[in-house]
Amino acid sequence: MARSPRRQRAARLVLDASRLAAESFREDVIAGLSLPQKALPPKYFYDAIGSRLFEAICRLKEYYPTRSELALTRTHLGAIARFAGKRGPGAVTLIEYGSGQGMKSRLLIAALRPSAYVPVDISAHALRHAALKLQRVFPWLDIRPVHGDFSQPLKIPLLKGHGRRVVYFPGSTIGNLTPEEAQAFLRMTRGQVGARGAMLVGVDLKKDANALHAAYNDAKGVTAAFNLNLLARINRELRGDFDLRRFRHYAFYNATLGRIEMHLVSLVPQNVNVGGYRFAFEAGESIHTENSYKYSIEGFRALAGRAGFSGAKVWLDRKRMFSLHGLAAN
Ligand code: SAH
Ligand code: AVI
Repeated sequence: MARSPRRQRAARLVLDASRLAAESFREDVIAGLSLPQKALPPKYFYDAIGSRLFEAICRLKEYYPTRSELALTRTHLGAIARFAGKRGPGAVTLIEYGSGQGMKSRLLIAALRPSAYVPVDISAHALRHAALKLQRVFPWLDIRPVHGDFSQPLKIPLLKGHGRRVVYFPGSTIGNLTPEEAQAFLRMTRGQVGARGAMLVGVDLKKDANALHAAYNDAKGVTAAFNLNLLARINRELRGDFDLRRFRHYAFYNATLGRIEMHLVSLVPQNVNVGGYRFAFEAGESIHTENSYKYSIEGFRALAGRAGFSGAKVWLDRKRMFSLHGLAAN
């Protein structure tokens, strides 16, 4: 059956960044494994296998963020859509960073009815699937997927003359940035949405350390598989020779810094080769793979304020596990 032009466009990735991305992956891995505290950027978790593992994490009973954010979005959907849509008449362009499988976007699109939707994701796999699915559900919607890295300057289509801009950044993906990076990202977004625009940001809240620990150390080992897949991806794409049996997933809450830290710990002294370089590991030495910062409501509002937004609204789930902030330009 022939696909409509809209569906064809949704299936096509606007920016084919794959060649550039492969080169950055190699450079970032070599640079990260050369640091005194070895580290890898979390954005590389999301190849096709990693994106599927993340979707499995979202279904885990221990991983409360997805359920909590979905629940609060359903409960407060009318108010959230009114907040995003109220800043003057005209069409809305909804831009979503780290759109993933588009579960929450579907709710927001149904209530807000934007004229255009620009999902941005580093995972071509997740982006393609979500865009096709959303186009089936909302045949009237102009969907313009952007395959790219939101930590780099990106060309976002439809920014001129397409009405008010609303940026949606759910899932507490902002927590994977340092507070300094988060502030810079919000400042960039403030410039992008302009004076009439708005932003909706999902932010995970500080809470009992046991609940946090369980969410990142699930009993089925899905988070461990997600973490270890980063080494498997390096083996697949950069001809690395990581032996996955010689590394262990390790995640803990660092209360001083207010963040979950994920690491991969070398179980033995060993050498690993990647892209023509050799890296030595001592027994117990780790690769730091992810931070997931947790905020208080006031702490996040202050950060958004420093980036040029006023924290106009905040919505919570019933158990007060997760927050969605409605930010308006100052
Ligand atoms: N918004 C979804 C998915 C969150 S998971 C939700 O709330 O459930 C984080 C998503 O951000 C993944 O889809 C991942 O591929 C994407 N992502 C992570 N770092 C990124 C980056 N630097 N640039 C673009 N997308 C990124
Ligand atoms: C995408 N991001 C907000 C998730 C988080 O909770 O920090 C990624 C994740 N890492 C381990 N589990 C889930």
